[in-house]
Amino acid sequence: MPSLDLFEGTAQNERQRLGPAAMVLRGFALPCVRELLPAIDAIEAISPFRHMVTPGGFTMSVALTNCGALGWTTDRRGYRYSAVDPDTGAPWPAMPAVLARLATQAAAAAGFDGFEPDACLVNRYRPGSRLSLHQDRNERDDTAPIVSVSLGMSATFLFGGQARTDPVLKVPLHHGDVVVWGGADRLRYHGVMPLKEARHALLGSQRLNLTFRKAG
Ligand code: MD3
Ligand code: FE
Repeated sequence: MPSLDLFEGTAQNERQRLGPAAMVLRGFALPCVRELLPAIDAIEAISPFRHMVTPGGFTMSVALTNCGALGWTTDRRGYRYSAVDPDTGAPWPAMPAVLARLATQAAAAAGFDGFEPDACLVNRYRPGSRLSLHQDRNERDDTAPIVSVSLGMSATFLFGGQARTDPVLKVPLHHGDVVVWGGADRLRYHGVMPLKEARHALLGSQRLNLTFRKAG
């Protein structure tokens, strides 16, 4: 096994259906990873990763930033999309073309033609970081899908139902995997298990997740 295997993580081009309108595209992002990483560095240089506080007063273990016309934020007053980064007072960085193109192509591959995201939330996980079960319901247009791209360390994604107490499916997500969620699956509860200690050849001890949304 070479020490730097660019295709490490997952089988390429497999598809797995998670629900009526949710699909994992295994390894779909692998061909553009070398363009994605510098694009994420450029985003982070303008709007750094930060740990936001939830309305309940908890500091998130996941650090986040955004690119695109709108960015997702949380504070003691609630969750919202904003055109301005509250930490810098400036607009979020523009969405790099390589990111927008990947999101549009992944959505089309899952049956959602013409997806043009206006928001990309970038989550950064370290060992121990987790995301508790939640719904994404701050986007105005819930006919548009959400596209999620996983990079770096693997994680166990939790896919629940329409109610918080519904049973949860555990789905491993690896470097390069893309998931597309739409229609009937768009409002299902979901989360991420605490990341296990590990190192990824390209990204070290971190996992990056990009979620593309039509928020406005
Ligand atoms: C299923 N992020 O940022 S991406 C989030 O891996 C979020 O960072 C996770 O949940 C992560 O809100 C999971 C996959 C995802 C995103 C949105 C969804 C799955 C979804 C919306 C509805 C159903
Ligand atoms: Fe979510």
